[in-house]
Amino acid sequence: MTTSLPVIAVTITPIAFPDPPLLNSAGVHQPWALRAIVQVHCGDELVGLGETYGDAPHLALLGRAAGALAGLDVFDLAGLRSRIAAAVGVVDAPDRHGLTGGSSAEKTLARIVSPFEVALLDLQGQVTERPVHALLGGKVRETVPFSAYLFYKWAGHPGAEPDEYGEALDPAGIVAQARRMIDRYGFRSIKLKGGVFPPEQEINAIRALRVAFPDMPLRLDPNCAWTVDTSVKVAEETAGLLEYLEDPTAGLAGMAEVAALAPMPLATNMCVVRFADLPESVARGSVGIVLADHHYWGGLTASAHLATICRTWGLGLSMHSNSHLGISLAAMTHLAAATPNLTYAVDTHMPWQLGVDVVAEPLHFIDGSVTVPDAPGLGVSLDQDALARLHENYLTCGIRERDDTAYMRLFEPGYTKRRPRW
Ligand code: GKR
Ligand code: MG
Repeated sequence: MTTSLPVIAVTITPIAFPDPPLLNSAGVHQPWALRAIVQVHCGDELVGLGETYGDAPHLALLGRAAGALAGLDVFDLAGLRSRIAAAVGVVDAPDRHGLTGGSSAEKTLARIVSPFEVALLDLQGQVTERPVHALLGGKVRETVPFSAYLFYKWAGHPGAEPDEYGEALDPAGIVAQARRMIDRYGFRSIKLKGGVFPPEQEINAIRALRVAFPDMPLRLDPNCAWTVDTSVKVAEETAGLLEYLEDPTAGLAGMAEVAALAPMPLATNMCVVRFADLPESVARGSVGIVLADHHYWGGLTASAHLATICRTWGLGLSMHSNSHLGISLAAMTHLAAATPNLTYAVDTHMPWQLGVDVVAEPLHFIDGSVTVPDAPGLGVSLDQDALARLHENYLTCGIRERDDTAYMRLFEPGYTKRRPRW
């Protein structure tokens, strides 16, 4: 006879934390990044944690989902999905920046389910005294390698002091940024966010990184800023330099054209972003590597299913990130630990948050990797004071939706988001 462990209450707290002026193909990061912290309560002191996007339309849907969860058994993940689907209905809530590809009702629902699923797995782990990776099938590695995620950037937000990373607008600036990040965290592979400057300039940055870091795998991700022709040219010019080229151009058809001619594999977090995208991608040969992201693939168990599909079809698997804090880092680490075919270093924006976090004792990078936690659940707990401070930031910062293009236009009024741009 099993006893159920019912959800008593759910709290969703929007937060904002400082974010540097990182450039991308949509514009530039605003001074504050938004997230939402989900707490699922099921008894004295028993709280499961999740972290997700904090944009207003997403928050509204999270609220609808949360209202449907009272009484749900924390072990009933199928019940979680069906209750949320019923509460939310068929709704497509696109994000403004479009940096995680096309939007759909399937992806919107997956995005809403995700933080609650993570929180339930955290609770399951606490109750059974097992780490989340054990609930996902068991860890296959003791440490999870992450990559140095480089961005072109301004020295600081206009009108503010430069941040500790300073300006990076040319190859020398990118190499200096890489050195700083690698000296501090020990990363052993590098990703450059491109799509900001004309491709020749970004190729030169890759060449400079290769000279400065002869043994490190390098990736370039212009977020669909290029035409098929430009993508093919860049791929040819970077032959032998890149472990993969990420989302050079938009769409499964365009990516397939590039993939047929590129000397390196193509990766994506923009054209394969839901299960319905996989059959066509496989049929066309659009990508060689899929970047999982539990925040929009429907949680950790759904991401594990994605990993199995990738293995079945001979696709490589990597992991995507957006600006995030320590609950997401823990969830990503557990998932990576339990995913045998995740063979690439995981993306993380964490260094850009410059030590700000919402968890009491964050996981951290040693030699570029995070040691997989074996404590029950996710293995992290909330710092309530930090949560209150970051929530206060949210209340006063004035930003309610991430909009890199609108923020860029404040300084370059003629700026438009064009994909492709080159
Ligand atoms: O933070 O500017 C950014 C990134 O461009 C992010 O939004 C992307 O979703 O990192 C992501 C990517 O790999 O495309
Ligand atoms: Mg990407």
